[in-house]
Amino acid sequence: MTSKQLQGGPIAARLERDDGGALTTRRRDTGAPAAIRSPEPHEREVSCAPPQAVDARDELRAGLTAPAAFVSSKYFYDPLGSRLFDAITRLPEYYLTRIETGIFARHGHDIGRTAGRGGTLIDLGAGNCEKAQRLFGVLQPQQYVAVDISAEYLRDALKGLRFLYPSMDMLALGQDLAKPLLLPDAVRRGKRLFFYPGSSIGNFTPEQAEDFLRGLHGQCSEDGGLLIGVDLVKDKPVLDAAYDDALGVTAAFNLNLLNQVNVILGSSFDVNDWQHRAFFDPRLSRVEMHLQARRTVRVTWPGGARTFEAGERIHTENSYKYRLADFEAMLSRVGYSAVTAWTDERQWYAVLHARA
Ligand code: AVJ
Repeated sequence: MTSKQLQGGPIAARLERDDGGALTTRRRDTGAPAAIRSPEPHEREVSCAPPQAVDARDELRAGLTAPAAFVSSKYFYDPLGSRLFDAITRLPEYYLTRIETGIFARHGHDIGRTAGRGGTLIDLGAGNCEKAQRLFGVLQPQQYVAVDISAEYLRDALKGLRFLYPSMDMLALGQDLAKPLLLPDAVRRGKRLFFYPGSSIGNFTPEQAEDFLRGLHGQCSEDGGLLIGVDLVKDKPVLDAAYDDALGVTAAFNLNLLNQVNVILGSSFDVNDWQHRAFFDPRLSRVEMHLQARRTVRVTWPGGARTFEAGERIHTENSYKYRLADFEAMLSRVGYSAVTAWTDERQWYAVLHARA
């Protein structure tokens, strides 16, 4: 395991985002931690996302009728999809989770020293909150904010955590991370550490990733920061296998998307008509996942239909892989002032801390 420190560019002026959301208040002074009362129990689970069922159907129809058909990767995570993803993280070929866990275990104290103790830990895509919980000891947050698409799922996870850490203020937020992050007043303003593990940043294009990180930087004071996991570029066979495993778990994960589309859209997809395809494209530095028609397939849904020719594909996911130096440069560009990276000995994966 190696660790290296990179002093980045000048500290950029703190960006004040204004999304017009009634849920956020903005402080001009960023020094002192905001004195915010402990939220009332009914405020502890906040869904800032609008009801999205209609939205989702429009989005799915648009993707399915586009010349090059696509479905957003956010639809993978229905109850079965979430369990299949959990199984993926245990596959021998899927090294990402294992290496990241190893880095946190081996360098936890160093990470804690670098990020500093106390403040608010904001967990983006928290899921079962397990990864953040493992860092509670070294980070000692005063407040923990779990953000995920489903506040429902978070509620159960937080129930257990509140019992184990009764003095920590905890809050669940239901939000789609593809949209600008809206933090309600209950999220304290002093020393925010955004936590974005798992290389989920890879689902954004590099341009979207840069905007996303700039947005996070704009939402913390100078004592705040970012702790992020990033999958690095490596040999194609390793990447191909990580997304096309021998047991076919990733294939099931990809195909299950069609079941989820059928539920949301009322469409007639039959998973038997489709084949999992996944490959690393070194020129775009991304793994692409597709579903490929095994034969001519006609799919219908209320108000629409499409015929897919044999071999035609639906693009379901991009997972971008970065070179460490490029990712560090991106962090500097969006305003972070000091970047520290921890990697494994093969440099397959990196955990980075960036000071706001
Ligand atoms: C959860 C987005 C990080 O891209 O590696 C795993 C999702 N897709 N296998 C990834 C995924 C296929 C995963 N992320």
